Amino acid sequence: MTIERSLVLVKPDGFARGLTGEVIRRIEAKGYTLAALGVFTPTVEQLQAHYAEHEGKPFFEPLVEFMSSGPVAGIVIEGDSCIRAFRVMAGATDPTEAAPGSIRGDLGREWNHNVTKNVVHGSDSVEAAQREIAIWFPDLA
Ligand code: DAT
Ligand code: MG
Repeated sequence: MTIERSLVLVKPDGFARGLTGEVIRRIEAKGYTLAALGVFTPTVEQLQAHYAEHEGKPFFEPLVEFMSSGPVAGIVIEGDSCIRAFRVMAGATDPTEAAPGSIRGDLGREWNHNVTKNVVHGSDSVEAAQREIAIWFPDLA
């Protein structure tokens, strides 16, 4: 058993479409628990820190702009190997490629010929999860 925590975000597209409940339903149905839950209107500074690894890439600025365009739901999930498991549940980054059954495969839309609006974020490593949880839920870190 490797009990982990992961930072999940329901991005502005998913939040605006009322998909927060569906994302939480899938997390709970899979057996993971919620360690923290909140609604945020992220600042540009917060998003630049969250996506620091992507700074300088062509999609970085549109990504930060999109992510600051409306409220997001932030969820810290907890459970055995939940970091990898949520990545599998989310599906491939590009909703067009994401397998049916995954969150992005079932619910994602490809808008404006890019993959930015892909419903959810999930941490991709233990280090990333710790760093991201500290950004969104400093009291928990
Ligand atoms: P993931 O969210 O699957 O971990 P990532 O960390 O590589 O993907 O990228 C972060 C986000 O940036 C991703 O969820 C959507 C956006 N993005 C990634 N690649 C992109 C691209 N080629 N064009 C537009 N947006 C992109
Ligand atoms: Mg990523």
